[in-house]
Amino acid sequence: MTSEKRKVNPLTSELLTNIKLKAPAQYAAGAYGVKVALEHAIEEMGAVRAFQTLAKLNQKNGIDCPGCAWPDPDDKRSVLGEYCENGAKAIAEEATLKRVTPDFFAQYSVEEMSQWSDYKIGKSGRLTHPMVLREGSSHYEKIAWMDAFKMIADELNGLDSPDEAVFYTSGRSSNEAAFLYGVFIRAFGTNNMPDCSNMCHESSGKALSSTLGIGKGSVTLDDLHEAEVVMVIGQNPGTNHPRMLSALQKLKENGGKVITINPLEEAGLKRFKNPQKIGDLLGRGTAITDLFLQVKINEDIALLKAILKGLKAKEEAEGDVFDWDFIENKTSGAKAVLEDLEQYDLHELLERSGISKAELEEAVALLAPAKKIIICWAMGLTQHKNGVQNIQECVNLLLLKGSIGKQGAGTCPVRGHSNVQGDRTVGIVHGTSEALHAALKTTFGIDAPRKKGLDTVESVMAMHEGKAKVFFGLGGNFVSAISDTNYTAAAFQGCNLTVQVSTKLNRSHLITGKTALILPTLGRSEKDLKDGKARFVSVENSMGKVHSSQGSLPPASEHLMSEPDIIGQIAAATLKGRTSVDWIALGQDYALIRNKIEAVIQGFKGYNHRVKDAGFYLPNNARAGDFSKLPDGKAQFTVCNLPEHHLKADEYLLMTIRSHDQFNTTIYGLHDRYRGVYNERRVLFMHPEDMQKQGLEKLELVNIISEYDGVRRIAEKFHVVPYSIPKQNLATYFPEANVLIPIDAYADKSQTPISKSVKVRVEKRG
Ligand SMILES: Nc1nc2c(c(=O)[nH]1)N[C@H]1C(S)=C(S)[C@@H](COP(=O)(O)OP(=O)(O)OC[C@H]3O[C@@H](n4cnc5c(=O)[nH]c(N)nc54)[C@H](O)[C@@H]3O)O[C@H]1N2
Ligand SMILES: Nc1nc2c(c(=O)[nH]1)N[C@H]1C(S)=C(S)[C@@H](COP(=O)(O)OP(=O)(O)OC[C@H]3O[C@@H](n4cnc5c(=O)[nH]c(N)nc54)[C@H](O)[C@@H]3O)O[C@H]1N2
Ligand code: SF4
Ligand SMILES: [Mo]
Repeated sequence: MTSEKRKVNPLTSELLTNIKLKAPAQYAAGAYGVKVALEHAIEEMGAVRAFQTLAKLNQKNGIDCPGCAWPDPDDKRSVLGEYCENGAKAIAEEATLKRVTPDFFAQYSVEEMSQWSDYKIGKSGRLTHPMVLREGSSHYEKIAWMDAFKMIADELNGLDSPDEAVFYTSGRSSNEAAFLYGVFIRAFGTNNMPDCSNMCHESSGKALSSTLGIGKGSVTLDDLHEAEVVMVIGQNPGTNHPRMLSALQKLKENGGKVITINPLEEAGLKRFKNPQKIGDLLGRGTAITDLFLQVKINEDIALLKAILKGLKAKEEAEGDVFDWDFIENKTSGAKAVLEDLEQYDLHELLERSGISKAELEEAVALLAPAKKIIICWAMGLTQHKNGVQNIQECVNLLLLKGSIGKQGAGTCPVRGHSNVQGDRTVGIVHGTSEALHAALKTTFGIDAPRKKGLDTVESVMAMHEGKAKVFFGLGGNFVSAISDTNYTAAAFQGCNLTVQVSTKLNRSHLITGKTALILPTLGRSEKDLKDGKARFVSVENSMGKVHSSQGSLPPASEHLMSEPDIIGQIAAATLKGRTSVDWIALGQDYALIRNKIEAVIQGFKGYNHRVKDAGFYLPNNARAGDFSKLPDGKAQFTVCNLPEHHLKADEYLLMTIRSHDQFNTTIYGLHDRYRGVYNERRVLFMHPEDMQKQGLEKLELVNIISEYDGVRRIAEKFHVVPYSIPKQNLATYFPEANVLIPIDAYADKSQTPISKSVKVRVEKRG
């Protein structure tokens, strides 16, 4: 025992792992993808368990894939498997046979484990027992569940104000767990509910609510099959939403076209060999992208303005490009947007975006006659200072084309975590609406606080300033996911208590408050039994459909509790007689929670009945073309500005992206197969001419440096990899690079960290 601060390392190990480079892949999936998927599954689970589990993945009444939020087909599901390579990796990671037991924690100190790589930490296995790290102690030790709940209750009740606690949610929690959690937090007295969306699609939510009146996308899977043109902007579906490629393939078979806008030519968007089609496995598969526009990082607004100018010119010359009927009856603000385009010089816009006149003309030629356009996007648009406007500019295009509220057209923000959208729907938001406030009062007799709570960046700042003293995480790995790793680590270490409800060991268990708790929980794939009866949970996919998920594997340990049970127990211990809610009963009976969700949240009528089988769609005003809740009852155009970067000659914009072998901070493996990088994560993708300018050789080691407000932040030891990327642009992986992003560098309005446009310099290592 020592009373000194623990010397823990918030960064992953900097040891290099023997890099190999190959040419980037020319297609995604194929037979090799199937092989890799099975290898991962069999290595972690053994063959029998692997095949049994994969057979249930994404089937009706089966296990909802714990990977991304891509939807399953409404009706027919493939018997060859309704999952992708990365879905198999996600399930393998959760259903692994390795265990992190009390003996494991006795063997390794927290300081020692913190020196490991994220890969090694994650591969340690599933957590089996509730564990406590006591103040001044070097090792975690076992704690009884009831003692852990009492410790949390005592700490929360000892705070000067409920606002001194923050309650994080990562998007893998079920609707039932998230709802109960939100009700408990508000009954406790705070709206401090940062969640992973704050770092993710918050910019989409803000942009879409203000323009279309709903913070979610408007399309269904069938719409994607029927569109005439789909634009895929700032998204890498081959890795992050692999089954989206099946939808794009169907679109292509129906004669639709795909325009891809990305600084990188991602393999999955070039060509796709569908593993569910024998013909594809043997043949060449389907070419996905018809027109690839290699935009410079964060110059999408410049490019979209150039496209809008092109469309406007064509409308003026030939007509029938814009949908005037729709514009006049359903929207407001078109005139201002069209007039504003006049101030921009086309050549400057093209110069900025890095697109040629000929490419622009091709884009305009594809879009001008189309009546049904869908725009899909992800982190390449949301994680910039101007993330909200990036999306508003996309909405402008769709509105001019009348491509909202009809079949085969609309918005498609592709969500990340498998239930991030559902968590939001059922109340994980750091503010309360009057409607939610009133419903909580009627249903639970709870007077929810009205004061706006803290989002993710505000929570870190509050912890850093000593204003927040307890951190509670329902899933996720907050320390590694958020920006400014060293600052965040200090913020966590200032807390009195940090609690993580988790399935697997991660860095947020090692960078902790004075006291820390790990509460191990069931994963999606596991049987959730209560008194011998199986329970199921429900989730909402990226297209607003709610459906059930039921695990089938024996739990990783007999000591695990389900998330709703854990929350029910903590609420009961903390609030004791302060509410009349039977928290423990709710935690145990998910049907009861669903009844309460139905009472509090709109759109869940008949929840318990309708959630079975294929599930049900939630109401969506944009899909229905109903803008009555917006000013003048109309969809809103927005005049957007060009971002400013002011890059000096030796400065670059860096995007921090995902490799093919990770799920956020969980590192599945060390390859990024589609980009041709093997056995190493510490890589920096750079244009060959920039390398020459800096005097750098292929694979030479560099440090990446950012300097905001005079503060120098450094990420050490990256191999330079020559790559097809625009000049003065760089790419590397997160979370390794999060150390470079200041906590206060975030998007206007959404406060999403600017993970895709970090201003940096590159230095040779001496
Ligand atoms: N296997 C796997 N699946 C996942 C995840 C995972 O880590 N692994 N994470 C999940 C989560 S939480 C999320 S949010 C999603 C993320 O899904 P994506 O958003 O696809 O993930 P990123 O790797 O961050 O990639 C962003 C893409 O945007 C491009 N890009 C970056 N900057 C710009 C820009 O300025 N303009 C344009 N036009 N493009 C740009 C990059 O080149 C890259 O292709 O995936 C989800 N699914
Ligand atoms: N620089 C940079 N930073 C980024 C991003 C980026 O593109 N660039 N992307 C951002 C985005 S889009 C997101 S969404 C965030 C992700 O941030 P988080 O959601 O916080 O991180 P994850 O890595 O998804 O969390 C993984 C951990 O979740 C736990 N877990 C897994 N399944 C379950 C479960 O079923 N229940 C519970 N209780 N726990 C579970 C495991 O212990 C695992 O270690 O990161 C953000 N950070
Ligand atoms: S596309 Fe996403 S949800 Fe579907 S199987 Fe793959 S990882 Fe899972
Ligand atoms: Mo995300």
